[in-house]
Amino acid sequence: MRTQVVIVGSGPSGLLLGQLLAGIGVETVILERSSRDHVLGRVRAGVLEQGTVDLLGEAGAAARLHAEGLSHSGISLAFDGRLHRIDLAELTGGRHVTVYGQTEVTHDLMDRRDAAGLVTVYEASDVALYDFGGAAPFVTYDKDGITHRMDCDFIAGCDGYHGVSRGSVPERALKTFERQYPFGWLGVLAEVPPADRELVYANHERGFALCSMRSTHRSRYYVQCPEGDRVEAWSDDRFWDELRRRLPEQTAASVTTGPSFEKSIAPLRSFVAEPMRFGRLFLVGDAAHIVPPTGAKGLNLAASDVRYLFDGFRDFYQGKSEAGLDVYSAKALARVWKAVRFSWWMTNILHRFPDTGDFGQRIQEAELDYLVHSRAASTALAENYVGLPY
Ligand code: RFL
Ligand code: PHB
Repeated sequence: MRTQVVIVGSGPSGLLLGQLLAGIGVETVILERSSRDHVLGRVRAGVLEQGTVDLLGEAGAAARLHAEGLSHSGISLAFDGRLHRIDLAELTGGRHVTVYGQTEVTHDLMDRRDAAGLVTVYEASDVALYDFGGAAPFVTYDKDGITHRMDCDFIAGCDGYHGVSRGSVPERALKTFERQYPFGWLGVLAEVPPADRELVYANHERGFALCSMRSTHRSRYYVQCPEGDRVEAWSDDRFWDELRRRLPEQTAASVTTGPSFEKSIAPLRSFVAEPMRFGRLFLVGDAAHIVPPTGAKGLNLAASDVRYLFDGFRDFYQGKSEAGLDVYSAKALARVWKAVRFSWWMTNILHRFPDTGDFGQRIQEAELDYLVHSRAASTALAENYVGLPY
């Protein structure tokens, strides 16, 4: 079998790239290790930059997003028992973010792919990448006990941090950069109205907390938890108590509790692999880089990678030039590193580290106080939060 671009992974980056390529008549096959239901069962990102929304629109997958997404023009920072609003729109000339779950983005993209009759092979096991250093790459995979071979022009590695694509590159050709944080985020979804109209990022001496949402009747909350903690150790009651203790009184009083219907712990990590291209293999999204969720940048970086790669493919297939593909890695990495820096900084000022202590707590509070009272500092936060230009 043959196709033009094999896409490994049907997360948001693979699906978005596939839809954009379909729009210019480029054929793709997506190979996904898990089942469709498993991919849709993962609860992850919730905040979309305008560039991500625009790209979903270009892919023809933004109708429901426009109808149901919540436009937020500010966020709040909570510390020292008080809530401080950062007016994103006022500080950035009217820009805002859209709150819409990654699960919904994935759902919408899968629906568009199905409607266009495009091929996704779910539960494709043992995906292996060959000859991407030359002109004729191919991929093999197993499905229902049979091994298949797919020849192609290019391979897009959209298979996340634990995928096969990055691991297929010879070690000497890759340089990796990594920081692990000594804590995780325990996240809970509950069918209750959110505590605040906008997101609240809270610094507290007991640890970080975040009030987010999926809609006006569905809340997403997180608390920082020790590394290695198990979900089973967190009853709903324990979670709600801990969350409220970390919030200013007035916000805590607005938390509506209820049974959780999803509860999971995510580790926090910063990771970048350079470069993002090896001959005819391109790494995209989490396959190339991971950021801690504090800045809400992971999915948005996946989208900007897709933007750059799609532009390169469009020029290539329209016979114009290979220049876009040649600059893909450098362009993507320049934006990636700024988001890595922002997410690392947000993580540092908001979380309790093993060595934070009383001194570190006061330093964090002083930085947050400066941040919310200095227009220059608030603007720097706002510009990064709504998304740096592509
Ligand atoms: P994904 O979503 O991991 O998809 C990769 C897909 O590849 C498949 N796969 C394979 N397929 C075939 N063969 C193999 N060998 C394969 N190995 C893996 C996987 O099954 C999967 O379907 O990567 P992608 O598409 O690059 O998308 C990246 C985003 O998912 C990620 O960056 C965000 O979720 C990060 N993130 C957030 N990003 C934001 O922009 N805003 C947020 O508010 C936000 N919040 C978050 C987050 C991530 C979180 N967790 C759990 C890490 C909150 C959390 C808690
Ligand atoms: C979420 O709603 O899941 C979410 C929101 C903001 C973040 C991270 C996660 O920074």
